[in-house]
Amino acid sequence: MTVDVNANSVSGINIKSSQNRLLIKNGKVVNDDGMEDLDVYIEDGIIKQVGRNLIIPGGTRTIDATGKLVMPGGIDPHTHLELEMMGAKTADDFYKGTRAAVAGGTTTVIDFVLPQKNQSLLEAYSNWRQLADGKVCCDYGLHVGVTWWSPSVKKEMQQLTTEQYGVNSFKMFMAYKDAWMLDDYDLSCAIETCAELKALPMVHAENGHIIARNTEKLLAAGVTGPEGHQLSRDEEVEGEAVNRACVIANQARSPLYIVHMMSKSAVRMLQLARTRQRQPLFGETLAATVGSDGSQYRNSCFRHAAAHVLSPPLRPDPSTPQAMCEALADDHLQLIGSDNCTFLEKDKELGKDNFSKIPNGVNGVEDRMAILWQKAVNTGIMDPCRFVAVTSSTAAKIFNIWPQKGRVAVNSDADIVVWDPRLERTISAATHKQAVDFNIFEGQQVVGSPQFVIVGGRVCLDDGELRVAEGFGKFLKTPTNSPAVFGGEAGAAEPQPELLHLHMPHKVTNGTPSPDFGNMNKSMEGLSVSGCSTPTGRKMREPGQRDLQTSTFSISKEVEGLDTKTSVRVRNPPGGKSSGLW
Ligand code: URQ
Ligand code: ZN
Ligand code: ZN
Repeated sequence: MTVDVNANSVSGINIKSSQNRLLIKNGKVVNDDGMEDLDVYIEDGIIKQVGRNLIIPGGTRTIDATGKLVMPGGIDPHTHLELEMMGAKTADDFYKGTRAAVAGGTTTVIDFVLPQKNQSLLEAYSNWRQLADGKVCCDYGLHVGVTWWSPSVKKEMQQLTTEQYGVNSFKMFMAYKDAWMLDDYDLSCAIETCAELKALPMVHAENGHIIARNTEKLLAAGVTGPEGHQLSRDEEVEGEAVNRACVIANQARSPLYIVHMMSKSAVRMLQLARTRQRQPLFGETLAATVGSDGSQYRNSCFRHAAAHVLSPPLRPDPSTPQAMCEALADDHLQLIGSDNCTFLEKDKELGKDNFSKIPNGVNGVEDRMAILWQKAVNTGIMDPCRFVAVTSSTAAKIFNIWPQKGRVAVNSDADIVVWDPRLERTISAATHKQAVDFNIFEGQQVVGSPQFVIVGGRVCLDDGELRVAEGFGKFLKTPTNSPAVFGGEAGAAEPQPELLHLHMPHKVTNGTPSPDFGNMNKSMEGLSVSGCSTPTGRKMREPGQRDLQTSTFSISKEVEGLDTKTSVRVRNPPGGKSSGLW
């Protein structure tokens, strides 16, 4: 094991002391269903007490979280660390990638095992475990790609879902023709198998045949630069595949999770499918699409444009980033990942003369939470509870690791971020912790970032100082038959009514403004936060109440005028009764 203290590595130190005791005092605990001023006591990596006036053993370290939010550590449901693709290997390995995750407030990542065509899934899974187990700084889980189809693949899918391997999700590609793409027949077989196993099928939704044909035409016309990437796969190409994936899942009577949804067209197709399908349909978007847009592909610098190449691509429609934030707030999308898949400039140059050879992928594992906070919470689109839902709790529920993860409550893992809503910083490759030499959010100012990050009870970001430990994280088994996906213990074929709580909108639309955390220079004490999300869903606007999304009024000005009476509505206090599905 290696301990990284400000980039100084110290080998052989056992920091997993059973004596670790920690008290986080005076903060505002935020869960997906409410927030309240509470102290949190941690022992042996587990949250032992949540409340006021706790009785704590002597010698316990105390973190003063006055004016801070105490949230479940982020869960990034989509990373590619140490992936080899398109002739290159990602810059971020399992150490540097998870170190960067922790720096940004993420305490669990779920990576993708991506087997080569004809490679055994079990063999690929073992390779990934060997790469990751000794390096990860935080807990991690694995999805497995179904990149080819045969009866042996079906059998291995079944094996992977057993307790021994702990996999409950499989990703299929509708793009990357001649590499990972499945045709509709094989995709149907894979999704049917997932349904039989009560595992969750995940789909990369783009029409690979159309992309291949458009690429041929563009190259023949002399379009070889990175702008050709977006031109070869516009919104329609994504929307069509989203619809087709939903139809195939419906035929299989299967739930479906669509990864990296990048366009308004894609979200519209998903919404439409929800109106006709009974099985849950989950949509994930990315920090990249919330924090950047397709204008980057027109940058005359190859390095700059190529660094933004990912699939599906960023969209030229400049209203896309805000629309994706609103979709997350409205529960048209359920979660945000990073799809962190970083390649150095020298690797992006593999596509210098042919955009289709630029290795696909961008950064995001470190900045995902700060970017969403800046774009969605500071703008009043989303309240802090919904922020917790889309960055952490919903992933924990879908992948069946809730409430061990994704919740600040007694008996949950002590994976916690102490978030400073006033902390201002500028994102830059010069200061980020990732190994990649470019940051797609370069120069963006964010207000709101982690001050402390606690991983399994260990303070890994300590008042801004990164003190991760290589190999400290554990592999996280994800059991099948997730109640959030398959509807409870009985594993009912149709979703239970309680499941709807995952599909409830949480946008800030009631008349009481949520605090503008980013610009707030006074104590959070006394602010009304009654608009916080609850499992009962969105509070509808009363006639005459303002729509925070369309009006131009300033929340910070409104906050100044609020009386100072504490008015925190918490339906299910952390550590207390859980409702809905749970
Ligand atoms: O398709 C993906 O998810 C990976 C393999 C590559 N990254 C990307 O361009 N989205
Ligand atoms: Zn993909
Ligand atoms: Zn990906």
